[in-house]
Amino acid sequence: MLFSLFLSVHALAAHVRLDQIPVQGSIDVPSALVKKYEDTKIKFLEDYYKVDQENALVFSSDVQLPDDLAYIASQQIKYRDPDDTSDLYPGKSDRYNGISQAGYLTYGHLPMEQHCFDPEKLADLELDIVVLGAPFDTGISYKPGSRFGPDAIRQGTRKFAPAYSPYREGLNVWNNWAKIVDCGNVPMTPLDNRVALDQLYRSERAILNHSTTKANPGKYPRFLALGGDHTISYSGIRAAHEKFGKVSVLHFDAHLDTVNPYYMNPNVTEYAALNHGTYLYWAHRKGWTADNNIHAGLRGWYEDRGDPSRDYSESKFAKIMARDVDKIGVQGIIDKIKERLGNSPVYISFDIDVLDPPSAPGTGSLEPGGWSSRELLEIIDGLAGLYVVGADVTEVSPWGDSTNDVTSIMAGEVARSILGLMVLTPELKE
Ligand SMILES: [Mn+2]
Repeated sequence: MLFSLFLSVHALAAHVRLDQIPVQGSIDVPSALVKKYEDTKIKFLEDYYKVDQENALVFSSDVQLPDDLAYIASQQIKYRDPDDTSDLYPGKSDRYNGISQAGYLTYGHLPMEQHCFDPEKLADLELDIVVLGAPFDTGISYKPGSRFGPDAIRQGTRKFAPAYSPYREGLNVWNNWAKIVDCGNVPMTPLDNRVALDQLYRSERAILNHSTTKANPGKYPRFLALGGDHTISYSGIRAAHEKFGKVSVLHFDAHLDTVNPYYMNPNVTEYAALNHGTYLYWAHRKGWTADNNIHAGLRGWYEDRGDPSRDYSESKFAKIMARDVDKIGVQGIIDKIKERLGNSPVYISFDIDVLDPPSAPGTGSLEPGGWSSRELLEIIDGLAGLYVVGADVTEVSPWGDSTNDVTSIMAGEVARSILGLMVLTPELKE
């Protein structure tokens, strides 16, 4: 292997010289940049290895290192100050000096904050925007696994840096006015859904009770929860409603999630009645959501014929169907959402199954005929100006990602777009 590699390098070098490669067009290559093969140290390999009669590669012991190579080989890297660890230590939300795998696993390399839920720290620990994990998947009706979603989504953002948007000039979500941190995963028991959802609600309530930085023109911090199955929106809407009043829900999903549980199954118990397909019904019934909610990306078949009419009459949702993108286009969808939500405080309740299954295979209820990731991100980014008070990105079940963490990467990018909306509109327009 090494031998053949050596021969091919040699053969290539013998027949092709950089200064003989024809240059297309009128590009002038300064002669100082044109290196000839004879000038490079690759030639040294010819002396270093010799080939015996059996064509085996042997080491030539009598070779003399050229002076400059011997010099380079004898050098060690010397640092001016061996105690300087500035390249080994995280700065403000940056990737450690370009190394994506360095440091703790947080969302997008945001600073990790361990005291978000400590009641002693509410005044001293200032927060503007918080990412937290909601590892919960016992409200799900088909494939479980999204309790592993939060860390999978974080892993999907390893490549993030405090970078600038290619679509909105000058927008850097991380290094902007807002202090954004990752508060880690909330403990959510897998043995009792009501207790688990209450744990999440109290965590989000605690976040909203923190003080904010001076740079924040709004009164309260805002949060984005990484799910978890979609039932976690129940806790988020509840907590957001306490501070911001009735919230208008922008619901990205293939499915309604406003199902009246008593049409679901004649044997449904009170306990089973709150799940990942009914939480929006309950949120409206409890008075936490406004009357101008809207779905985006719907296409799942209705289990009961009356589901779509009750969606409006009981939960006050307008609908944008997945196939509408072919009729009114991405801009038409953006306009419809903005018109519906106006200046309301908005909670974005996001299910990764709004994407077409090949774009997000790692989720519990795959539904053919969804949006591409390009269409979806253009829609979310096009909503700049919405006042987003809380959000979640749910139903990422990493076991379905057979290769390349694709669903987690999608979810991470969606979350970044939503955080961008939060940064762009820090307070309600009067
Ligand atoms: Mn859903």
